[in-house]
Amino acid sequence: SAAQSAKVATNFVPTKADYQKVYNRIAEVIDDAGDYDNGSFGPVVLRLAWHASGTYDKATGTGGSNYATMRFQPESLHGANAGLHVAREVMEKIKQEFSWISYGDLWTLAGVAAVQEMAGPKVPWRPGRIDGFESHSPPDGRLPDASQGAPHIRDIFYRMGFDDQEIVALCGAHALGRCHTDRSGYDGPWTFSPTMFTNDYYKLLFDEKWVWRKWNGPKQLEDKKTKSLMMLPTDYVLTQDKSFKKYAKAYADDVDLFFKDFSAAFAKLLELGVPTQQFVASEAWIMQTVDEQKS
Ligand code: ZEM
Repeated sequence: SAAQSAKVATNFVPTKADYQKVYNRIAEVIDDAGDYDNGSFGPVVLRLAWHASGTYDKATGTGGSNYATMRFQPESLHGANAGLHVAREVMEKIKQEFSWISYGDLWTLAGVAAVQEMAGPKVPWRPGRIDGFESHSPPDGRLPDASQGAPHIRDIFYRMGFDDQEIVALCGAHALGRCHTDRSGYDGPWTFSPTMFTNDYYKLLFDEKWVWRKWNGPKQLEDKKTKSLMMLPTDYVLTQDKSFKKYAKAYADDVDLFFKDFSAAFAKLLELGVPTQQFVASEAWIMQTVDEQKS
């Protein structure tokens, strides 16, 4: 009967294999970007996962990826989220296909897929986030402001519960993607391989000479040699602050250490604000890359 089939539908309990199917679809969609930014939605999708999670406030337990509140205004219109409609629209196609997944799980799984498919480390992930309401939305101002210095960076990330080592590891995501003048106002990529997860961000920070760019836009640095790369003021701070510098140097010298620390910090970021009892598994899963499933 109709009642019975409706009951079956609501009782559908997705397994790890079902989430792997979603992961695989995300991997496909990320690559199917045509002329968009080096032919990949990977970086912008990763940024969506970060901005959905990075609103967490340890003191009040508010914010974070649980309720996927960036679906609603005004959070979708917060200045920091400019341009992320691109990533949300890409994700919406997948949501139509796998309607059983919550937006928070979808967006965070997409962050994991982006990192892994762009040759980054494996990132443990597990589902359990639920779709919330506009009333769950965090206030504006919880994400970092690229024009600021070390005290601001610490205020923002300590609020989430991260330490200096984790802050520096997370910022290595800027190996990927670029700044857009019509989004943040900043301009350009950080590395020569913006769709490959590497430790080049740290290497370039130390190996290149960085000078203030002379232009009409916001204060940013450019590499003296090629003038084709950029650093935000907050990126440059990682070479100036004594504690940050120690970790940035270590990641420039040891890509394995960076991969290990990024994976741990990013997995932690994606779970901030999600009540432990909501997770369907007691330990996070390692999702397979598309390449691994080919053999
Ligand atoms: Zn970013 N980030 N970010 N970031 N970010 C941008 C782009 C990207 C900061 C920031 O202001 C900016 C982390 C930390 C910090 C990514 C991932 C992660 C842009 C450019 C800015 C201005 C946006 C644009 O114009 O499109 C600041 C101040 C940070 C800390 C101090 C962390 C942590 C990240 C992930 C773990 C990624 C992947 C991008 C590239 C997006 C794209 O569209 O290419």
